[in-house]
Amino acid sequence: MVTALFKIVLMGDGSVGKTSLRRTYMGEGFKAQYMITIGADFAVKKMQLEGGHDVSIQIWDLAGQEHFKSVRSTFYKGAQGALAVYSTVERQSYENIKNWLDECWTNAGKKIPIVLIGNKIDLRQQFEDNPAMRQTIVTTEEGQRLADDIASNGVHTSFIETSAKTGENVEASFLELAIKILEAGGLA
Ligand code: G3D
Ligand code: MG
Repeated sequence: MVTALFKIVLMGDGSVGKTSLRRTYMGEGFKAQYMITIGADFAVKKMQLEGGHDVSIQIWDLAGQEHFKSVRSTFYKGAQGALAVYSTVERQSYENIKNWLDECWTNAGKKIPIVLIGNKIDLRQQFEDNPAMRQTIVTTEEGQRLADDIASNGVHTSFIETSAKTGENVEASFLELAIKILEAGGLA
């Protein structure tokens, strides 16, 4: 059987939890390789999808270079899908998702599939309980609305809320992206 290799990128503001999601997904002790020229690292993991597809995904993660737009264009080259991550307790990171999508699609050269991820859901209750912090929360409905908006442009899109801390939905996010890439014709 042929194993397809998909390059996927993790994008989103600094400290939303991209590296934590990758680490939780890959398991402890995994050493990523570092691409020094563009300030990113990448890791490969194999997964099996329903229907007998074996895919390896190469996960590209900005190594703290989110603030340097100049190094990022190379990062997206050849990517077949993206996890667009915001923090559910930091509204600005949600507002910035549109900019990440524009940059990604411009540099990837096409509207590659997106899994929109609202991370840090384990912190939401704590923010809910504090009136001063409540306004920075992003609700599930708002996340879904953004995902619907992205999908309305004809993009293969899913929305998932996660916690890299507890592990909730982390595996499902990567799996979902692989499914979206296949749906979009990734094996063709
Ligand atoms: P980034 O790669 O997007 O920049 P990181 O983000 O993965 O480095 O995470 C930034 C900080 O948020 C880290 O805390 C990390 O532990 C924390 N974090 C990431 N995901 C979650 C989550 O789902 N829940 C909670 N509670 N924290 C999370 P530190 O303190 O190491 O800076
Ligand atoms: Mg990081």
